[in-house]
Amino acid sequence: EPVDGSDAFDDITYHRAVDSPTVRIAFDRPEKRNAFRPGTVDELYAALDHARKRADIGCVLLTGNGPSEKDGGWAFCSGGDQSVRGESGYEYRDDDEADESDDELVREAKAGRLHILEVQRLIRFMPKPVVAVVPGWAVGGGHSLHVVCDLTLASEEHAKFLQTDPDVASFDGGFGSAYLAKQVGQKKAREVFFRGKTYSAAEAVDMGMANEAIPHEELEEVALEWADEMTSKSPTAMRMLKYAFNMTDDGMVGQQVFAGEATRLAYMTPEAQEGRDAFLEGREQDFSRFPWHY
Ligand code: 2NE
Repeated sequence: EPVDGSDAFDDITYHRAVDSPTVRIAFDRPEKRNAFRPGTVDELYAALDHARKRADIGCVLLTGNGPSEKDGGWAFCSGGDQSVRGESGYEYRDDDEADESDDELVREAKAGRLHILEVQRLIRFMPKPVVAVVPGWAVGGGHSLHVVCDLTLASEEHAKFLQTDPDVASFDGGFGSAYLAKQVGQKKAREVFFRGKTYSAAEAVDMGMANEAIPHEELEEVALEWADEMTSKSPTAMRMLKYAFNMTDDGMVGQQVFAGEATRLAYMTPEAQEGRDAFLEGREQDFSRFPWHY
């Protein structure tokens, strides 16, 4: 089922499995191997943020529609659309793509966009699993997107993983490379970027950057099964686990995100409520009935 308002999207599709807490967000530019232009990224951000905020959504499947009507090729995403790359980033070239309601200064600030990195952070910090479902090419910034997702499921026949960043004089020096190295090891991550070799789904699984290679016909069905498993679990435990996995690599921000969730849990206790109530009632707080646990 299309998610409410999703007919406003041009470059992505946004669906929800019937009676399920899982949504499917897909790049929808198969003739361009699902390359993203600035408007695509805006739409992707909006859809992911919608999924992040909804209490009834527990898992996001991120994928690419296909095959291309032109040549039958499949893609997850081939990264930034090189045909709209300007001197300092990717540019809104199509009037429909830019938000007409933006004032002139906002439009000026939008010149030369690299805001796919904001999407990476949204995936990283949203409190629910995001699964990259890779039906074909995952290349450049598209490769980095699969890296930052919590899990990757790949089409046995069609998935291909490739880093072209240094071929087109680009470099994802964040999650795309450094976090990849955490997944596959330093030597292999450097090979991915320095050689620019194409890896199959099976190789990606062997390297540790994909979870499973799945027959193409079954890819989306299996992805939904994995999503069903994950969304049957405790939302709080899943959220704490995702942030715990992140924390070791995310420095002070990782600690802040994890600590925020700990604070939320603490707020739910009678002890925290005593602190609030004492202030509101204008009396001394009395924590004497709460034990000092060890
Ligand atoms: C993806 C790949 C390997 C596919 O090769 P193939 O042979 O299967 O298809 P083909 O013929 O190259 O592509 C089909 C159509 O898609 C367009 C092509 O130009 C072609 O168009 P037509 O000739 O049919 O009109 N297309 C594919 N990728 C595109 C792209 N990224 N931008 C614009 N058009 C694209 C092969 O196509 C390929 O290597 N693509 C380029 C991958 C790439 O270098 N991406 C950018 C990396 S930098 C980046 O993404 C980035 C970042 O790292 C950090 C921040 C922001 C962005």
